[in-house]
Amino acid sequence: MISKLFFIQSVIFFLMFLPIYFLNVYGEEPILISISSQLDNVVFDGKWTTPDEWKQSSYNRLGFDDGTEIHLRTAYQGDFIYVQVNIASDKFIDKLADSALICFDTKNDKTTLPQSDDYCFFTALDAKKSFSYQGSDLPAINGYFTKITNDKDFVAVGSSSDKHDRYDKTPHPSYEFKIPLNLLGRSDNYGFFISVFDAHTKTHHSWPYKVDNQSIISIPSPSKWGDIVSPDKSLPEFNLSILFVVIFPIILSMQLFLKFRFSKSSLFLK
Ligand SMILES: [Ca+2]
Ligand SMILES: [Ca+2]
Repeated sequence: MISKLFFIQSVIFFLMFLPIYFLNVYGEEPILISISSQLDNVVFDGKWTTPDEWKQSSYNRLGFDDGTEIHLRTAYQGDFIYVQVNIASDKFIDKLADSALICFDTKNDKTTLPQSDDYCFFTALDAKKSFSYQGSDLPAINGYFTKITNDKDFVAVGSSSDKHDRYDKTPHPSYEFKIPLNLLGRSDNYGFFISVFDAHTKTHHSWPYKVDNQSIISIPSPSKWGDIVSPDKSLPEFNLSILFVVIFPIILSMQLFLKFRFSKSSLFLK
């Protein structure tokens, strides 16, 4: 009986830490994007226009050793993916110089050299123009990505936040993107890369974290990008990674425990 108990405890222990092993093997935990029914109301001014504007979206806090803090909101609705990149820790508003870049590997085949299914989108703070880039197997100044004509429905705006910001009332750079799915194609799993630049400290901060600081003229290989995944369509405003890391193992453990208790009491009944 003791050995059986030990076996079950071992299984429970293993299951509880399985997601952590999974994440380590995998590298970076994916960004989990949620579906929204409200983001078509977003006002593209770069910032939280109202305190509720981006409420119905997934949330990821990206923290860095130097204190840099990025609040990432992602969602999809209809024919678009919506992304807000909010650099709450950057208190220096460097117009036309602070910038943000987001990239999608639409087949998520993580090729070493960028391919035509890889896209990047760039905008700078208060810039009048934003730019789209597509992967190419021809070497280019920006590392195999060439500028393409913006899709007519593509929007990217960067500006200084204000009192409606959800994270910090001190003005800081914030960016809003609207990416057409007719460009990316529909998928529940894209490769994903994000990089922001603070002109004051002249530093880039990127996700996945393992990617060294990069610049617009040197976009890292898609093989180094992370993933943005759509696992569930009903849980807006909830960091779904909690489900994988904490709640699922607890439920599994409880089920195993109850099963064990049940079989034990069955034995007594006999
Ligand atoms: Ca806005
Ligand atoms: Ca700045």
